[in-house]
Amino acid sequence: MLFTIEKYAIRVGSRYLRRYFSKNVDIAVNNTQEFVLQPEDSFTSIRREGQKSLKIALLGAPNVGKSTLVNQLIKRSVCPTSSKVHTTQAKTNAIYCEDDTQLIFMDTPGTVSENELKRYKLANSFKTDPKVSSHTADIIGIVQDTQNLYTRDKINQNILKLLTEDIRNKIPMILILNKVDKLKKKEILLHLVNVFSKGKYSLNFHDIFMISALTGDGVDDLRTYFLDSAKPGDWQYQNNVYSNLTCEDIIQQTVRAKLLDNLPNEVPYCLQVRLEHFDVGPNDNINAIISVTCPTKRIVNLLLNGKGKRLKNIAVVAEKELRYAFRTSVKLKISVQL
Ligand SMILES: Nc1nc2c(ncn2[C@@H]2O[C@H](COP(=O)(O)OP(=O)(O)OP(=O)(O)O)[C@@H](O)[C@H]2O)c(=O)[nH]1
Ligand SMILES: [Mg+2]
Repeated sequence: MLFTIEKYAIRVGSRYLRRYFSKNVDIAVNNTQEFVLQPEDSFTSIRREGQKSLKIALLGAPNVGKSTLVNQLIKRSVCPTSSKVHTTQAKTNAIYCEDDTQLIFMDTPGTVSENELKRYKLANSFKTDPKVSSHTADIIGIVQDTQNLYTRDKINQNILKLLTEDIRNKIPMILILNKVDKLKKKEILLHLVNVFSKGKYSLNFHDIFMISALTGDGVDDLRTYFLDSAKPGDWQYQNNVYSNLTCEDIIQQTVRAKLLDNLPNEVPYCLQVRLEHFDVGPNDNINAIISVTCPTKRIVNLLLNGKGKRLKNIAVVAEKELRYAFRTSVKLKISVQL
């Protein structure tokens, strides 16, 4: 009961924010201030003269920097990132609007094999979401980690598998060489361009970009390329919506990502992260309480290490990222339990 009342209060209090981060926002024809939340299949959009849009699927092996890139492209950190693999667990739409053009970036989980799916007990979305995204995209961007000596000159086998003949013939593809800031010798980029522009793997890349998603180097050019490639078409989202995730989802996933960053090895993967409370204050400031459930006492102690310094650090870093996502102040409390 308490939970239901709290949920209701959250809904009213966060109406303003939900306008920006909501699952499905119906575009009201009379353009009033109220935006009705609707299920996906009842979504309708209106066509305005001159509107253009483009859906971009970003595919890549785990940890190549897909989510970091999406955040740079839309200028908000709505897709949580971490230094560990499998941070993104399901497809997320991140939306960017400029003038008459709407870009919808589909951030996807890193592609994995059937074996990895089973071995690491990954959700089925790791298998389905990159596939669904590539089928529904107007353009596919394959992100490649140029820092990785072993994989940088090969397209990941799992990506090749999901790019069927049909997709290869129908949907234009570009290659995005990421993490160039990490390269000491930039000549390697020429070598990679050479390898990939020869039609190897029967992938015909329309263009190849060299960027650093971390520093933002080359990202403006890439965004401009997408804006220029947009085609006349209805906008799928209202122009002030930035993600198809709710604020609550973004907060929860951001804290999970920061746990991945701050705990050793496999430890953070066995934690359960839950949003216990969420409210929006009078100045649109967000307060949230997150609980982290640990499977053993040892992990509880690890998190509470140094008089809770580690936990405090995680909250501070997550708050900073969430401020960049919501453009408002965010106060997080994280509790730990066995
Ligand atoms: N040096 C450098 N690091 C980068 C760059 N892009 C991303 N990273 C780092 O690479 C790590 C992984 O980034 P993510 O954006 O989470 O990668 P991802 O492909 O979304 O990963 P998954 O969701 O786990 O598949 C993070 O530590 C990023 O800071 C880059 O251009 N340069
Ligand atoms: Mg990711």
